Amino acid sequence: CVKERTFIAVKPDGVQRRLVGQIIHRFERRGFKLIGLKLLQVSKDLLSEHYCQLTKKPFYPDLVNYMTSGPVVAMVWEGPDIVKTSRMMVGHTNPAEAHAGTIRADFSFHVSRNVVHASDSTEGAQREIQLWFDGQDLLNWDCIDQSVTSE
Ligand code: YYY
Ligand code: MG
Repeated sequence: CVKERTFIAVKPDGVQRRLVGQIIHRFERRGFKLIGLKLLQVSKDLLSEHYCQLTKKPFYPDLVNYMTSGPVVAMVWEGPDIVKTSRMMVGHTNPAEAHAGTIRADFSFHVSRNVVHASDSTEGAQREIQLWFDGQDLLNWDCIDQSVTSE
């Protein structure tokens, strides 16, 4: 198994709707390990780096307003194939097309308020983790069930 890390964020609508616990619960029950966690007010500069490929899109101004409308919960999670698996758990960008059982399908109905972010590739995950976190705030720690979750 390849051990990977990914960047997951609960967007402002998820925080305001008190969904943080339920979203964290999904990653915990899957067996993934929490490596970093913080609540922060996102700046426009951070957002334009995070979404650097989207800044020219017509929806970008609305995306900035949405993502800066309240605090975000930023997290780093670790586990085998977590980038691919977490994208599957999060579901399609447009909640109307997301499969039932995914976070976006279960908690949202519109692309402009889709509750959660997950990195879409291992390269993207590395870039986003470096952008959002200082290395010293990411903790390496041992699970007593490490052999069971085969990390
Ligand atoms: O990675 P993911 O979040 O699933 O989608 P992206 O294509 O990277 O877009 C980032 C973000 O932009 C999306 O989660 C919502 C918003 N967005 C939008 O508001 N309207 C669109 N038509 C496409 C994306
Ligand atoms: Mg994306």
